[in-house]
Amino acid sequence: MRSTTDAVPQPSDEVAEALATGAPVVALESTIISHGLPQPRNLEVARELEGIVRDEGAVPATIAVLDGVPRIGLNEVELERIATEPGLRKLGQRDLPLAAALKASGATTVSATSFLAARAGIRVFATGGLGGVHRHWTEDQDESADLDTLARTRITVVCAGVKSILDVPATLQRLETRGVSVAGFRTDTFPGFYLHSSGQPIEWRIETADEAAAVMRGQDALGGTETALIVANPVPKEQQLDPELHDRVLADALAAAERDGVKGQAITPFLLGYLVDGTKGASLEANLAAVRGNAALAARIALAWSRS
Ligand code: PSU
Ligand code: MN
Repeated sequence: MRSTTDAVPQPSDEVAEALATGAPVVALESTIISHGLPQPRNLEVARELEGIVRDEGAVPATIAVLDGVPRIGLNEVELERIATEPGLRKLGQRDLPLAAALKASGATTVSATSFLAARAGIRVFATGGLGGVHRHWTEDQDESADLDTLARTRITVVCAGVKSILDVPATLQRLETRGVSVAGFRTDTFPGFYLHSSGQPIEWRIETADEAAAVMRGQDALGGTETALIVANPVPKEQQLDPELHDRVLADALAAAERDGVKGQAITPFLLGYLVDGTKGASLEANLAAVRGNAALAARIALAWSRS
C-alpha cells in the first residue's frame, strides 16, 4: 500500500504534548491572516491571537498547509510565511488532498481548519466571522463550504456570527437545516461580525464557558451525526463599527463587486478589503476586536472542556 503520511495532520511538539496530556488547545485559522487582513498588521495579529490564547492558559494551534503538509501549530517563521508569502492559496476542505499531492502551501479557511483540527483531536476553534450564504445566492449558489463542514464535524467554533457581507438570515436558515447547533454567548441575537448584533434572533443563549462545555458533553452523549457547535460571541458595543457607516460602505462594496464581476473565492477578501478602505480602517479595528474576544472565549471554553 502506498504511504499517505504526507496528508496526515502534523502537530507541533507543543500541540502534540498538550493533546497527549489533555491540556486545553485552541485551533486558529490562517485564511484570516493571509487573505482577511492587510499586511503588515496581519502578522502582528497572528502573534497577538496566539498570545491571547496563552494568557488564558491554553495552547494555540494555528493551522495551515505548508509544502503539502497540514500543520497543526506553527512556529514563528512559519507564521511569518502565512502572513507574507505572495500568492499563498486559500484552502477549503476539498483543496486539502490536492495541496498534499502537489506539495502546495496555503492558508486554511474555517472549513479546512475545522476538519484538520477535529482530525488532530482539537475540539475548540476561534475565528472572526464564518462564511455562509452570499447575497444573490439565487443567481450563483455561492454558499461557503464552512457550513457544510460544520454540519459533519465535531468542533466548537467561537465566532462573531457570520460575515455581514453575507445574507445573514439565509445563512442562519441553512445552519438550522443542516443541524448545526447555535448558541449566543450572553446575547439573544445573532452577532453581526463588525456589529454587535445582526438583528436576527437566536433561540439559545449561554452565559459561561462551563455551559458551553456542558453543551459539548451533551453532543457527545447524544451521539449521532458529528455536528458542530457555534458559540456566537458578539463584538462589544463600544468596539463595533458605526452601524450607519457599515451599511453605507457595505452597499458600495457590494455594488463594486458586482460591477467588477468579482466572484467565488475572491469575493470574501475583496469585500473585506473594500470595507477596510471605505471605513478608513474602522472595520479592521472592529474585526480585530471581535477576533480577540473570540480567541479569549475559546481558550476559556477549552479550559472548561479539559476539566470536564
Ligand atoms: N473571519 C474573518 N476574516 C476572514 C475569514 C473569517 O474575520 O477572512 C475567512 C475564513 O477563513 C472563512 C472564509 O472560512 O473567510 C470564508 O471564505 P468563503 O466565503 O470563500 O468560503
Ligand atoms: Mn464562496
